[in-house]
Amino acid sequence: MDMNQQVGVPQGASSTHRWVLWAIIIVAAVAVAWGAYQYRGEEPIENDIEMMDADTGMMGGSENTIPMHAKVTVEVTDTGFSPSTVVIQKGDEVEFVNKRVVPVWPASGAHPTHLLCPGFDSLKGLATGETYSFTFTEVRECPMHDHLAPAFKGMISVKEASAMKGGQ
Ligand SMILES: [Cu+2]
Repeated sequence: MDMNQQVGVPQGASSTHRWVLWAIIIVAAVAVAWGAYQYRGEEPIENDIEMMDADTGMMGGSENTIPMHAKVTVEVTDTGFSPSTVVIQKGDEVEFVNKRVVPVWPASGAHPTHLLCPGFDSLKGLATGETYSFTFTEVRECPMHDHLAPAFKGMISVKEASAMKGGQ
């Protein structure tokens, strides 16, 4: 007589069901851990501009460049833009996301006129979670700041596609 067997319960079906539940929980936990690990990998990268070669304008090291994407997301947090330096190709889009509890207003330099990169200006404060996107079509250095917190600064460096390492 098996002491562990409960009378009246079809043990095979019951334990299989329990194992399936555990498997789902374990898979979910691994997925969450992996997600957190991926997120940690996207720490802000700062001061890229200082590492540029004065003669060629090329970036000094590939580990300091933002991966190439047609669309780059920049978060505005309580410590400023993240990342604060963005290197993109002409025609790429930058999306700003307000991660603060107060409004943020991404705009081109120079404060307060915002005329260095015409059109790059959200023209209003973004609410928490709200986004603003701008497509950069001219090759140039675009200083950026939060119009409502001008100490928050950054740089969007718009390159010709051929000037990017491993350009597409
Ligand atoms: Cu401003």
